[in-house]
Amino acid sequence: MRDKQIERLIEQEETRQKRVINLIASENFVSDDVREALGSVFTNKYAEGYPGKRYYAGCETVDELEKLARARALKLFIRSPADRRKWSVNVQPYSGSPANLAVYLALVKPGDTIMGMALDAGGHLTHGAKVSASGKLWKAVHYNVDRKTEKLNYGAILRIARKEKPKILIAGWSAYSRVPDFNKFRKIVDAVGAIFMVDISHFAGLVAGGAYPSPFPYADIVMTTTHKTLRGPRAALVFARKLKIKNSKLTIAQAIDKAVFPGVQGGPHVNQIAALAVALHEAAQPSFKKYAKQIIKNARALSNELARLGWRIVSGGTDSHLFSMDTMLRGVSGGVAEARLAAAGITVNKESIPFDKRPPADPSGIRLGTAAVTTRLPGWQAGGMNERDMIRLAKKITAALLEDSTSATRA
Ligand code: DSN
Repeated sequence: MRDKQIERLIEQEETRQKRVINLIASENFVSDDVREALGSVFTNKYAEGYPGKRYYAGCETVDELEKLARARALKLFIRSPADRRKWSVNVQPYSGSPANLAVYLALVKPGDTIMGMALDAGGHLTHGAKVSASGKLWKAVHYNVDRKTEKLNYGAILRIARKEKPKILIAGWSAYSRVPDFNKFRKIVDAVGAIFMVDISHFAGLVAGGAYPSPFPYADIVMTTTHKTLRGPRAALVFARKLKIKNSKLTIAQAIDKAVFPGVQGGPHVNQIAALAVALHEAAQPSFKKYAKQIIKNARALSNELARLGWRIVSGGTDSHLFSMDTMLRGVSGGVAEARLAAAGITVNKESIPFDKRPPADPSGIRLGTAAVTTRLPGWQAGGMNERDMIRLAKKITAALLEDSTSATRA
């Protein structure tokens, strides 16, 4: 690279990524092919619009690419051709936040109600948090987890939905470790006449690999980012049913396409779409099924061993790639835990736990995820970690966290 300053920073980051044990639940390591597609000549192309209806010349190859990416996405997540025909997918969202914004803009009038999981329960900012546009432009209401079990309480969700009458109900989260009952969500949605959206950003790879239940039989909209367990580039997909919207000429899918472009975004990042198509192909391989199962085995092994070593795991365990751990119970705040682990070469993020009394900037826990370590060992030798590595890792985490616990809170 001619730009030596940037070359140095890239090398520095590569060295960091190879050195640390990465337990950040939303990160992963993409293949060389995904990176090659990201750095391809597609980055030079403007292609506002959709295949066959562009605002620029020279989009013939881009059209072919976008159609292929759509076909791969639909095939990966919806196995039956008959079911697949009922869905459409938009592959243009730059990432999760614009994707979710587009869904709300398409289907909910500003000021109307949206309902999602509370942030401290493990929900996401774009599901109506006050600091996000989703919480400013719409009236956002939230469901939490049960105080005792720290799991979803469908009776409570139904009660809130009946009272608040959301236009859209969102299932999906960033730090909830359990498998939901999508059928129960559907019944709640039907009871209040809402639209059912599932944000599978975190567990998309697990769904694709058959290791986590699919929301497609129940949802009206399924959105996902593509760079977490799905192991693709930073991007997003919005799947939508070709169902007519009440009092509108449009289907849900058509309204979302209009909201993505020109509603929220300009020209798609075509190189990102190329990389996404590569990742979708990789996720369709038999080896990806094995990978998805191993991610969960590793998360379970890690959470079980940490529990055995005296740590309180939120909800008592995990059914997915991640879990949160209450570090404050042993006198270590989430912020301090994050810093201590970083000093020991382990990257995690501080995380609020359900009903957390501490602020998000230094909450009561941390979140740990196994998607990245299941892909690659530190040093990037081939292959990832297994359950035995998780047992060793739990001991390393415990030793790092308990060091100097006398001055363990920031606030
Ligand atoms: N910030 C991502 C996460 O870490 O879960 C979600 O957008």
